[in-house]
Amino acid sequence: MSQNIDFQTRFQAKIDAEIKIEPKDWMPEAYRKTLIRQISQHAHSEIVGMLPEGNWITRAPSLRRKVALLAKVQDEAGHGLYLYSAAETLGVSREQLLDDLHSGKAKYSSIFNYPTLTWADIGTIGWLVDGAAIMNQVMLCRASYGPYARAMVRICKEESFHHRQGFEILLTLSKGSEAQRKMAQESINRWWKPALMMFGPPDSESTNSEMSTKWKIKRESNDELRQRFVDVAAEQVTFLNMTLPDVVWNEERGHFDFGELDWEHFWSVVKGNGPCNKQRLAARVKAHEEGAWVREAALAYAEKRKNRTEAPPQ
Ligand code: FAQ
Repeated sequence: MSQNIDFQTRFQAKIDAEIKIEPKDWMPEAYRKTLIRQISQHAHSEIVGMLPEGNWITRAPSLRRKVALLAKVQDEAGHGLYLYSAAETLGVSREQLLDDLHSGKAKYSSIFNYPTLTWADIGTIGWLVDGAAIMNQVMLCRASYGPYARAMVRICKEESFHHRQGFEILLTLSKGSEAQRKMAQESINRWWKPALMMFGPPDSESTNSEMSTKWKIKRESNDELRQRFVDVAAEQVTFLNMTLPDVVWNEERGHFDFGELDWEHFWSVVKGNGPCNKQRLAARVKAHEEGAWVREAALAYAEKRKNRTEAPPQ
């Protein structure tokens, strides 16, 4: 018991001194669990997040747009892989994580349960969804767990590129015909509040923040990051000559107000009842089942190579 207290004290001292925790270091079970929870939800979000945009690869309006979108969607798959690998260093298997996603047990970001109805949605996702993701994830590059922090550095660089390609799509539409401008504004209106909910519930309802902040996994609160994102987006939207619904400057606060968010709706999406939850999970399960032969072939190849290196010389 006293030995455990000693470990706890040394662990927290390392965190306070900004020394990274590495896979073989001692860590409290609750720290390991919360990292597996957050990293795997994040990995699932990247993989499920490929689906709404993937729907537009065949319909992108030019070869240039198609190539950029294809590359973006592939990047998201790569982010999923870095994150699943980081989660595996904590002693959980990838099969287990995927089973939890496919059975509906594991969460993933609420934002990917909305449909992509128009081409403008691809611009809006890049600008607002990747924009919100970056705002939230920059602090994670300094997360106390080494493998997560290192994965996040690369992810954030790629997300910045996605953010710009999204904004550029909207900028092009904003300079186009009346119909294109309308399409862009309608898309922004539809995605704005769901994007704000990506930051998680209000601080008063955030169950994990206290410990995650103590352990320096999180460094800023859900509400702080949400407000910073609103302030930045409210400036950026002026370059599009468009508006964000319900966003008004508040002189007294020195920030933009953004109206009420419907948290009841948010929880219903998180619990599986959003507009596309069932469709998204079905698409993931189908892709996993249809990819079984690839996994089997890769494992058989690895096994063959292993047997070859272990065989005694003739
Ligand atoms: N959706 O106590 P908190 C991307 C859950 S990646 C669903 O405040 P925490 C890139 C939360 O898990 C987007 N569930 O939680 C991309 C918890 O439930 P639990 C994903 C949510 O962990 C772009 C409960 O509510 N990013 O977009 C959501 O301290 C384009 C209470 O919440 C990450 O995952 C939500 N929005 O803070 C890809 C970043 N919010 O687990 C493709 C890493 C909260 O106790 C295309 N994660 N919940 O059962 C984080 O930074 C944190 O986990 C938060 C939540 C900030 C998401």
